[in-house]
Amino acid sequence: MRSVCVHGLGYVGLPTAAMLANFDHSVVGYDIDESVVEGLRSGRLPFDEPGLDAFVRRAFDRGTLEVSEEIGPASYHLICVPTPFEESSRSADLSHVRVAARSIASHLREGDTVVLESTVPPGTTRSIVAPELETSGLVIGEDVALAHCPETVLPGNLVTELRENHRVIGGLTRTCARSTARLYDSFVKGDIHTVRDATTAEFIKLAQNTYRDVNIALANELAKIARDYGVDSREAFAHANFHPRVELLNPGPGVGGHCLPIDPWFLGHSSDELDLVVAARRVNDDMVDYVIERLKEDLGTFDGRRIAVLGAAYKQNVDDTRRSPGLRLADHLLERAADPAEPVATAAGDGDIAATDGAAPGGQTDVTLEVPICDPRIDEAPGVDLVSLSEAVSGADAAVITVAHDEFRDLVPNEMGERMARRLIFDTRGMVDVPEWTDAGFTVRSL
Ligand code: SAJ
Repeated sequence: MRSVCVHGLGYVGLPTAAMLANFDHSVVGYDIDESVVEGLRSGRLPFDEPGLDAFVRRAFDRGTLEVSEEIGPASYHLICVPTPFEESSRSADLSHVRVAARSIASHLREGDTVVLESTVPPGTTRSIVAPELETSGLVIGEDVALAHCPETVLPGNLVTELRENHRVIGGLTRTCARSTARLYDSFVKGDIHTVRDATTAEFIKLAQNTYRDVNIALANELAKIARDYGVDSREAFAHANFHPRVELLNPGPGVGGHCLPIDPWFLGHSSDELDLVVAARRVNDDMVDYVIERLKEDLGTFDGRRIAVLGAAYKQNVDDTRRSPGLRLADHLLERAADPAEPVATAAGDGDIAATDGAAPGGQTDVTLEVPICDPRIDEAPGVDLVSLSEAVSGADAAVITVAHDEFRDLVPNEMGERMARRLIFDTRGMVDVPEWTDAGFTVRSL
């Protein structure tokens, strides 16, 4: 049993703290946000995740997990803080990592180990975390250990993946890696791979997410090409994937979340060699505009239309709206409708625009496009006015499924059709049974 302090109780830190506590380590979960700590003390998780609630409760019940707004001494400090993306410079904001390392320094004792789990540009552990820790007067590799062990868990499957995924560890020295591996060995079922150094481990994490982003871009581009040939992309991909060395991913309205749209840019921190990576980012980002063009083909004009967006989460079965393609679609639709080039017929609806930032850019006010957004997984999201599914589709000229939530599999075409003004569904996720919806009089569009 080891004493562990987990810094940051978000998507990675909280399940990690609970996991370690369930494996009988003595864990303090620390977060600078008092509301997160208070919430957890009274049994409220800061986000929804299947199985996590019971898992955290079990850790509290064992008495091995406590949460605190103060850092305590511990044999292991795990840094699981966010690394926000700075849009203008397309770079990582490492201030949380720096602050966490600095605050650990004043609690560090000989023999302790510090592990950075946050996703960071290559070189961060060595060039930012190490110097902060050494302000303690302790020497890394001699008195204390420091390593990078990137998190790899998939939101929606956090608890399982935390235990089962293979882990990569890169230490500042071999001793640093060994000391880190001892902790992860105690709960990880997958293999633990020790790599040459922390920078290699950082690079590996970014390469994994970039691989996925680029492959989704390939699926998106092939889906657009397939349409030009009258080919159903999903049928084609399913059969292409029978080849033993082909694994095409699923096309969609873009790539959301806090990882794939961001991490590829971190590779550009000290390299100018990003070419395919940048192209893939553009392909994925442009998918919402492609969907908009396709909607325009069916609707002729956006003026006076109502387009229901079904899905505000960034992906299926989660309540996370970060960089959600659905919200982006709503924003772009409204921007597009407000474009002076867009034909506009009548005066504006008042307050009907339910999407984020409903105001039209450039001060144009005579926009009548309504874009109600619904999401059965989300009650509230910052800056978004969510409505119920039935309200969203009432009087709608089109419904766009942007997320493959299980709930959307249960949509009944006739019930939808009776509410809608026009039977048009754009299924960007390959969810609906096309013959069933076509039989109900729907025009079904897909990617
Ligand atoms: N998406 C598609 N088509 C697909 C797969 C995904 O359009 O075939 C979209 C999703 O709808 C979503 C986005 O991509 O908008 C990202 O979703 P995801 O499930 O691919 O990944 P994340 O961002 O939830 O988690 C990723 C994972 N990385 C990899 O799979 C390589 C996860 O293992 C990482 O731990 C996580 O990033 C992270 O924290 O970095």
